[in-house]
Amino acid sequence: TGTQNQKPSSGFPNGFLWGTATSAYQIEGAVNEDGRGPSIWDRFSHTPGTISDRSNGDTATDHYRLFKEDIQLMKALGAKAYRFSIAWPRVFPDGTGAPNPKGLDFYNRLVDELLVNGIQPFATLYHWDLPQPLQDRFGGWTSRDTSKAFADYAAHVTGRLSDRVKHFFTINECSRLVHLGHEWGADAPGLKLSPSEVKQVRHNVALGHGLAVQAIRAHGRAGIRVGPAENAVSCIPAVETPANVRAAEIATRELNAGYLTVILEGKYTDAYLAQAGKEGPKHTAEDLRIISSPIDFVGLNVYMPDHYVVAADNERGFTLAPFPKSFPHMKATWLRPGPETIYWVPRHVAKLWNVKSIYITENGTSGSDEPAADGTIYDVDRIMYLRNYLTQLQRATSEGVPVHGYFLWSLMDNFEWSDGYEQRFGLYHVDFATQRRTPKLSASFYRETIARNAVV
Ligand code: GBH
Repeated sequence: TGTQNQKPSSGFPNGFLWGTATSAYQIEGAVNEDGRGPSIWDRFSHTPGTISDRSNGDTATDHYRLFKEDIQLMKALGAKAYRFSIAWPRVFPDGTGAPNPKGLDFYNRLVDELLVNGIQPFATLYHWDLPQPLQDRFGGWTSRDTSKAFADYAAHVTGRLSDRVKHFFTINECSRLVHLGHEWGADAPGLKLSPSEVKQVRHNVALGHGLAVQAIRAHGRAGIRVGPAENAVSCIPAVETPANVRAAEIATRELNAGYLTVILEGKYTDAYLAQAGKEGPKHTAEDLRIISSPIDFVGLNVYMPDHYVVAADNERGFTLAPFPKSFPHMKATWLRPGPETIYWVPRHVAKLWNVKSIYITENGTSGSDEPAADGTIYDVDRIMYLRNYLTQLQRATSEGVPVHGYFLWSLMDNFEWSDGYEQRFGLYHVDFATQRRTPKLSASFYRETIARNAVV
């Protein structure tokens, strides 16, 4: 009409991509269907004492069968993008060797159905469901053989999907898979390794990321875009002064030295190596070159503040404030709401490494989600959380921080790893007995936000 604002003074940039996110093991179920092999999460969740409600992902949200219905849920939100993960054990039941065409067919059907409905597919190649045979054969990520197998799998998938899928994320949350899976034993494969072994695992995961980036470029169509999806250790200036902002940047670089920093700088920081001492990860110059293969964007999962930072006259240049006992949390006790996290993490990443494109690959919260007498789930805690985070994200984009899209975690309630089905993160409530999906009030909130391209 000629009167439309090209650049609205409030709201998100034109073309900002709104979506939702999920992962394969958390939603698909059908673990024995069409030749899928076992993953370390099947093994782990079937081991007594691992999952709080003794559940597993055998059925989960039955998305393998209900994916068309689930795509209609996305459509009802007005979402234009969807981040899902591909189950490696569906594609290579043995981890390596002969591919299982029926496994990849599921993702062909999913992608086609998304495109027919006007939703852009963003595929994550690894969201923690390692084929069990790789764990058995050579200790999974404790071995570089897994990094290489991951690249072969990535090559196979992109060769077949990149005519329709233009955006790939390599590995979801290196940080969590390393610490919870290999240090604390709280996630699959349930290992409790020594600090030096943990560093080696992290290095192998970073190497797997880099090898996959190269494989994707070699086997994908021209124009394919790739990057990591990391839960960066988040550092917030406790009081916004230039000195504290700088201190929070330095802290971001140091506290992410083992993954984002090495990916973007091609070397481990001096402090990371010094702290590692002789116990540092074994690596070659060639490894570092591979790990730092050029990427097209950085994906950031943002949930909470990890550290409030104050500038300090010490060797590191910063102090991490201890969290007061009174700091609030959401339903999950680990989830401390700090909406400004979603402003600062992308800003630091863009500033430190001159990153030109960022996606928020996850953000959301669990809640009590009990239906009221009228049957509605008035999840105003989730709405409060999202409204505050999105307001801060809007600050970031309006200041020119290059965040190009946002994927809300999650489309629907799902298998929340070691919390089983006790923590619900969905915009849609799932009744796991009937697989019935019901929109929570937050689904309306998100639909309105998307429709106006602004926080409501
Ligand atoms: C993401 O991780 C995951 O990518 C996603 O699959 C998951 O469903 C979602 O978040 C919600 O949790 O050991 O008790 O201190 C989120 C980041 C960081 C959350 C580690 C759990 C440890 C909990 N995670 N945190 S605890």
